[in-house]
Amino acid sequence: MSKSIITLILMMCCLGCQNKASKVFTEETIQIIPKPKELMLNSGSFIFNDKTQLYLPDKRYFRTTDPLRARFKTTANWDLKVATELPPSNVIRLTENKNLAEEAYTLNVNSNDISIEANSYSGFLYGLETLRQLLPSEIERQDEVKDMVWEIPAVQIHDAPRFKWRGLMLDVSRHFFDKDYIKQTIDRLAYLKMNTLHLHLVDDQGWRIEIKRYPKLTEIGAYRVDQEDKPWNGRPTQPVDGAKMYGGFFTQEEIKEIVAYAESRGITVVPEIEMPAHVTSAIASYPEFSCLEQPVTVPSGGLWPITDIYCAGKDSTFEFLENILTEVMDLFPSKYIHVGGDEATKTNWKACVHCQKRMKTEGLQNVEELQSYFIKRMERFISSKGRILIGWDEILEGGLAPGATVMSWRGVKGGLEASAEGHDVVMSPGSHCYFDHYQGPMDTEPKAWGGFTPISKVYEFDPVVDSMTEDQARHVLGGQANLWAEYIPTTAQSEYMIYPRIAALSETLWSPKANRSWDEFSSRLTTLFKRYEYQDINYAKSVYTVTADTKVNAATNDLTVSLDTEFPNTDIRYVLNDNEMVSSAEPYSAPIEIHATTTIKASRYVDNKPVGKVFEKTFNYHKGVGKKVTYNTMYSDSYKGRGANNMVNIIRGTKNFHDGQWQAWIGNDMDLIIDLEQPTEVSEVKIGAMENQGPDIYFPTRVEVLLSTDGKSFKTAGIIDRPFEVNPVIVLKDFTLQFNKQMATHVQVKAISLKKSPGGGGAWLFVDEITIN
Ligand code: TNX
Repeated sequence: MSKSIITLILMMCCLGCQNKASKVFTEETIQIIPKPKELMLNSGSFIFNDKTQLYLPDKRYFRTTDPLRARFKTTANWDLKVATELPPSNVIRLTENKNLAEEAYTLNVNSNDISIEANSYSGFLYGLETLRQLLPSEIERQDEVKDMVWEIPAVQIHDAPRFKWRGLMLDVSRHFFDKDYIKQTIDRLAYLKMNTLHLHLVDDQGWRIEIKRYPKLTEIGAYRVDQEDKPWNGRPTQPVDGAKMYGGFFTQEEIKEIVAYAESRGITVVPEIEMPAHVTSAIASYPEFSCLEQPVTVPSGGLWPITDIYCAGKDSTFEFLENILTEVMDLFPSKYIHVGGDEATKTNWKACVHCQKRMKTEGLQNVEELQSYFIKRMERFISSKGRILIGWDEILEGGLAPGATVMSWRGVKGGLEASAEGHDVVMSPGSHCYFDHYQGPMDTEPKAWGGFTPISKVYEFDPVVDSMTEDQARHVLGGQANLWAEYIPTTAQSEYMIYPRIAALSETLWSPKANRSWDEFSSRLTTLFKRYEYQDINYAKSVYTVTADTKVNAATNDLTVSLDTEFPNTDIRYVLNDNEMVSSAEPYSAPIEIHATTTIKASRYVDNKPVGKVFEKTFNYHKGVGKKVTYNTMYSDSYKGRGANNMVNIIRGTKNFHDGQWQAWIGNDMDLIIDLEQPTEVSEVKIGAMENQGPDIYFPTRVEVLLSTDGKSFKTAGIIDRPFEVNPVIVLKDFTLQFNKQMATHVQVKAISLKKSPGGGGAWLFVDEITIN
């Protein structure tokens, strides 16, 4: 045999064995979320094959193996069988270890076998989920993967959660999500070692759980007139008869199925039955339990303030709620029963004879104390059944019920207060845990509630607040994300808002704080994205959205624009003006300086190609840029924009009124003068304004431009009148005044505010830029 043929055969052997031979594993290639407490990488690896078996100490742990068995079945077409006797090798062996904490596990992988120790069902489940994340990402595919080596590194992992409440709340009232989606979500939570699913089953816009004793709750309360084609806050109250309805609910059989499924994935389902407010759906079904006893319809959209609430005076209300809760507690084994308690407007209580009588006999000073009486009474009932009442932080008002646990949502204040009083708390502050908030710049994202909670912010979350004493910290059960569903009409949108932010939350709740770093976490996110793609999850890619930050040089009026993405070290490239985004686009490395009206287009590049949304923004230079502005009426301290030159700095505000580019006036007009320094030809002035009526931001009802050639006497150049109109959506608009060309040294701009909102409070006026041409 010739030498070259021998070489060829040898080479072929090596190629052949490449399939079998070990991959090189490094710590960086191990990408588990949430990050395990301790991980040691050893040399060697374990390779799964169709003979690999499971060995369990007890039948009751069998279902902990469901997810892994299902994955191998789909991708490798193998059944991981359960051995009746311990095989000498090629086995995943589960062993009870009573010295480990609840939910903790150890995972030992060597070339011979895999061993998982735990002291509970959940511990085994988590050990196996970690194993799944050690496998190649292809394990998540929905089809068979041929020629794959299912190899994992030899590791030793000791893992345990930092907090025992690791939750997600789904609002199934504002929009209804069926049993299958709930079960799918349960799988995805377990994948990240989350253990609590809070179901918000009751709200004004829909009652979502069958109660046998009160059938009208779902016959009437689960359906509303279908106005899904209109914006949430622009859906007029409707009569119900004959109209097309939107709705749905879980039957008790379905609830049992959800609860059992969740249990198999280590997840407790906490039911929330709202009271005394957010219950228009219940009052529509049984008006006798409200103060006014008037018929109401289930609202199809936004409702504020919430005045149709349960009557706190009638004993029959409490009997009704106790009967409901009895059925609920029969269905949900959860130790915690959530009774809501938030956002009750108590005007009806003030006028109701029953409520007034109750206050008198109970010696209650005000309606806040009546709310406290309400919750305390429910708490006595719930604890008499051996359960614990949990409610939103409003349950603190007027005095907290003795055995209650508080869910802090209006920041961390409620959590601080309740823990100081020795109560347990779950932290879910809007700032870090509200998944109905935007996760990227508003103009690049689907409609959301408001707010801005990008994933890097979620990753900063810590349920234990710095100012807490050790004692208070011990009362922190953990944290939870809340997905309110006003703007979540579909499962695709629900997925978009949950993933990947939930992954960041899982790590803040599971992993030791000291191990956390956003940069390092984000590199693991890339792997998670690949897995989510295989899992067909509509996850958000907002971390890759290109954003611009602008600075004006006060001396030269030049603008520098810096580009960035939330994801670190992204390859961003850009072109200017009419140029197309092509592979030859300039790699972005330093802020771009611009001296004239310029359009910037930018994108993230992967393998020299633009990927995802293209960022595009035009920066309009004009005659007022950098000029001195004198304010005749001062803007509010809460919305100063960028201060003195905000109105003439080229930088435009977005639909997010908190973006720092807006100046605002409350209950007052805007009146300012721009000094052009020398006689300048002027023919157009634009006033950039926003309308967002939800938070009481209204367009001006009139804008007026006046010109002067001496800075003393001003003459009107143009006026636009724009009477108030109801408007359910957020709008940005330039009020443009054009007039005959004329010379001016000073431009005065007045914007007349609506001053009072239709609801009675002060009306805001928001302006971001005055463009002079
Ligand atoms: C406040 S958070 C609510 C919900 C809304 C949510 C929107 C809480 C206890 N109540 O009813 O859906 O804001 O973010």
